[in-house]
Parts: sequence; structure tokens; C-alpha cells
Amino acid sequence: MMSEKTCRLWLPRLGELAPAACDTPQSVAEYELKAGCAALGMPAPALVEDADMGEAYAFREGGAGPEIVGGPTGLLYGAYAWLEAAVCGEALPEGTQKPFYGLRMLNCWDDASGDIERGYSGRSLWFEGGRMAWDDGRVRQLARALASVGINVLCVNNVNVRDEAALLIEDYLPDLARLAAAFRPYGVKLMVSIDFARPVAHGLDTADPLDERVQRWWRDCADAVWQAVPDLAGFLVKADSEHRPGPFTYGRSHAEGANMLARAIAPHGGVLVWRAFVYNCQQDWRDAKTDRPMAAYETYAPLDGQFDDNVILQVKNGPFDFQVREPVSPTLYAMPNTRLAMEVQLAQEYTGHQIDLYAMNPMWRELADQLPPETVDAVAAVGNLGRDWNYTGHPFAAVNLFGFGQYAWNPWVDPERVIRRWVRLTYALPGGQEDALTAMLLASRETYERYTAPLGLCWMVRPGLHYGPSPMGYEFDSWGTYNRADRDAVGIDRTSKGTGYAAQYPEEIRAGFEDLERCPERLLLFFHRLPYDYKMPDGRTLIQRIYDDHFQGAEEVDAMARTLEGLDLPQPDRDEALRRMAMQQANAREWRDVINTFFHRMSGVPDAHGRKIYD
Ligand code: GCV
Repeated sequence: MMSEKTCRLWLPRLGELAPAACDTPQSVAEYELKAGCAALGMPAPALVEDADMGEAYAFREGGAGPEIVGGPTGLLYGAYAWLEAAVCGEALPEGTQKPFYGLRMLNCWDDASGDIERGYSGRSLWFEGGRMAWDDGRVRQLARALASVGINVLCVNNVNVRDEAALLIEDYLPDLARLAAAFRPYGVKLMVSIDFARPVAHGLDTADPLDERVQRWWRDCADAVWQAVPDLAGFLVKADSEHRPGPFTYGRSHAEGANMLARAIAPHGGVLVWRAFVYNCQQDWRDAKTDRPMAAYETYAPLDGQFDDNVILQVKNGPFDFQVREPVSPTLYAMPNTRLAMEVQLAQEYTGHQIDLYAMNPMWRELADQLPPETVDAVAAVGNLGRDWNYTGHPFAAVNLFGFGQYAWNPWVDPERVIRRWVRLTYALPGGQEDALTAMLLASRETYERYTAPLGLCWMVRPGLHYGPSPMGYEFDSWGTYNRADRDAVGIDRTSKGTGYAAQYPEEIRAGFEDLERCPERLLLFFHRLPYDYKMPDGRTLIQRIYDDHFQGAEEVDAMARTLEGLDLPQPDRDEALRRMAMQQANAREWRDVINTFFHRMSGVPDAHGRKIYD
């Protein structure tokens, strides 16, 4: 199962992987420091444990030289931070370092069959044919990568728990316990997704959360699960969403459903992560009153304050579904008395399938600027991992796994700094080349945005696949995903004169979105329906702006390809990156031509610069 190609993630320059005999965070920390410092030709600092510090650590000068002081996992994080600073040539930070978020979770959408829903890096690392099996070395290599950026919870299976034969969690308990043991020395706890209707599969005639037999069933289930994996982080639940079962079937609220499960796992210290991805996926496209982005707020905001303390409501960063550009979800502003997690997606479902470059830290930094990071208690990312030799399909997609950890540790971290760190840790490129790769990744999101759906319009992707353009693909479908382009105008009015979506935001934010002058340009068509001759602030018409962006985006990808060609990347990364870049160039051209042709046909307006638009 182990690939012959060298996977570098960002770690090999820190030294070799610790042997399996290192089975505590402290022993891994000691090994890593010794090996890493030897590789770098520098003396290793001493490790001083202070159990009260938990995940925190600090660097200090001791009597006999430099020391890292920290809690058990803090020492491990401190060791990685020390090595990272040494490789990157950065000064060691002063004072106590601790993560901003206590829960920094990765959600893997792995099915028991071994498929990964929205996975673009090969098959599951731990499921195959309905059973759990894995390559120990690869799993430890991954655990190390997660620890080195402070990710501390890994949910191992898909939130769509649809594999009837396979996801009886009790069948998996011995395997789950072994997998937990592989991750434990790296400070990573496992979590599992569960099926709300599971009791029915076990012979009960209901999964009603208020039924005592159901409550007892879940308590017994939790007892068995935690006996096998005493430090399991908790359960993750997708309920009443995209055909998953949930409390609505029994006329119960999501607070009643979540609290029932939370009470079953509370004695074991587990958290119940409840996803807030609820909307009507069987909408009639003729119904212009129902506006999908409003659904989560409508369901959850009235429940604020009703969830138990060990429930975390996990809300996607935007109100739709990981589109290229969305406003922050209004639900995140609306629940001050509920523990919230913000969910982002590393798997590039709508952002290029790990073929096209799309580095995400700039987006997360924007999120931190829009929503005070303390509004949420935790962050979760849908993983981009798989069994490919490099774990992430595109070798550069690892920047998002690395970057997520750094963002979860410090949501204000500078995106440029994160990307440069990843480049420097992963590849020893000469100065100019390091700058070029850093700049290319830093700009990759905006480039992708230019050649795909314009100005906050969503869902112009090929249905189902979600790669490549299809401006009308979701237009007459049931998913609530419309742009309503016609010959005169495009977009949906989500102001108080339209669907009223904007009113879900706090007043100041609402007013900004509703005001055409103040609405962020990149979200213009998310909030407003505008005619093609609408004058943009720089004097161009809306239609001209759409054309210009698409020509520019495709040209930027060609420039990226030239830059990439000139980089002395090691093999096999170089060939893989070039191969994928050729695919990105083709994709960008396709988007440019389809989108420009679509709007040209709709509007009849020619390009002011006479460039090629197909009829
Ligand atoms: C796991 C989108 C994706 C689904 C995913 C769902 C979710 O709809 O296309 O594949 O299912 O989001 O986040 O639950």
C-alpha cells in the first residue's frame, strides 16, 4: 500500500519519522527534536514538562541552555515550532504560545467502502471494502503532519453515514481503538460520524430523541464506544440534511435531537458536533420566494441558548456550500449563547478539485476580518487527504492542510507568511524561486475566482461533479441554486426588497450589503440583481467587468504555468505539478469561453476590446 514515490508533505526537512516505540507526545517530541536538530546541525533544547500547560508551550533560557517548557502535548507542539523556526530562519516567539481554538478538527468524508466523498487524492487511508485497514507508516506520517500544525481532532468517516453494512460503529471498535493508538502519540483524538437513525437499524421502531428506549440505546452505544476508545473526542452528526434522517421526522427540534445524543456521551467527556447544513434540497426552481442561503439561520437562530454545554453547532463558513465567494454565514453572528464551530473545506469541491491551484489562507484571513474569531469556539475543515503518494493529490494542495492548522492556532496569521513557511519547509528553493512560488500560491484564489463564476454568483459548475463550467447546470434543478440570468440582468436580489436574506445579519452589516455603494464588489451579484449595463465603481459596465475578469483569469493561469516551468522543484513533485497545471490551463480556458459566451448570448453586448467570444 505504501507508495514508492517520496511524500514530503512539509516534514522531511525536520528529520525522520519517530519509530512506533515512541508512544507518547513527550517521547515523540524528544525524538523529533533530537533527530531534527541533528539533521540541522544544531544542539537540541531541553524539554521541561509542566502538566498544567496542556497544549501550551514557551521557549526560555534555562541554567544549562535553551529549554522548551510545556504540557504533554504542548511539548510536542513546541518541538515542531522550534524546528520550523530553525528551518524557516524565523526568530522564536516570546511568551506562552497557545492555540486560539481548543478544538481544531479535520473531518474526513471517507466511506467504509474506501471511497471518499468529494475526495481528490485517491482512496481512503483507513477504509477499504467495508473494513478498516491502513499502512502504519503512512498513518503515523500523517499524524505527525497534523501534530506539527496543531490539528487535534480527526473525524474518520463521512458525515453521510450511508453505508448500511459498514458503519455499525460497534463492529469497528477494535480497529478504531488501534487507529486511535496510532494517532494518540501525536496529540490527535479521533471522532466518528454517526447516523441519527441508527437505533432503527438495530431493531427499535423509532429514533425519536424523546423516546426513552432510544435514549437508552444511545447511552449503551456510548458506553461501548468509550470503553474501546476512552479518549474519543465525540460524535459528529449530519441530520435532516440532504436525505439524512434527523429529529424532524419525529416532530422534534434540532436542540432536542442534539441534546439527547449529547447527554449520552457527556459522562465520557465527549462533544457532540451537530452540523447546521439544513436546507430544502427538493426546491421547485419556479419558487422564487424560498432562498436557500436563509435556511440555516431560520432553523437554528431561534434555538440559540437551547443546546447543552457539550454540543457544538458546526456551521459552514458561508450560507451556501463552500462556493468560491460567499459572505460569512449569518448564522454565525446569530447564536451568542451556543458553542459554534466554523466549517471550511480543504477538499477543493468547488474550487478546482486539487487540480487547479487555490490556496485558502487569504480566504480564512478575510473571514477573521469579517467575523471576530472569538465568535466561534472551534474550527473544522473537511479534509483533502487520500492514499495518493503525496496525500493531497496536487503536491501544492498540502499548503491548505498546513495552512488550516496555522489558522486554527492563530486566526489572524498572515497568509503570505503561512504560504512562504510551507514553501520553505517543503522545498529548498533558491530565493527568487521561493518568492515566485509563494506569490503564485498567494494569488491563486483570486485567479481562480476571475475565471469561474463572477462576482459572488454561485453554482455555475457542472452538476454533481462540481468541476468545470455549466452556467445553467443548476438553474432548473431542485437544489435552490439559481442565478436567474436573463437577457437584461443577472443575480438574485437578497436585500429587503428581494428575498430579505440580508436582514439575517446584524444591522450594520445588513446595511453595508444592501447598499450598492458599500457592498463588496466581489459579492455584488450575491446580494443584488443587476442589469448588464450597471456601472461599476471604476466606470466599466458589469458585463465588461465579467468579460475582463475571465480573459484576465485565463491569462494569469498561463503566466503561472510559465513560472512553474522555471522552478527547480524536486521530482516527482515537478512533473505532477506541471501535469496538473496543463489541466488547469485547459479548465481556465473552458471557463473563460463558456462564461463569456453565455453572457454574450444573454446580453448581446460585445466585448469592448473585440477579443474572441464564441457565438
Ligand atoms: C458530505 C455538499 C456536498 C456533499 C456533502 C455536503 C455536506 O452538498 O456536495 O457531497 O456531503 O455538502 O457538507 O454535507
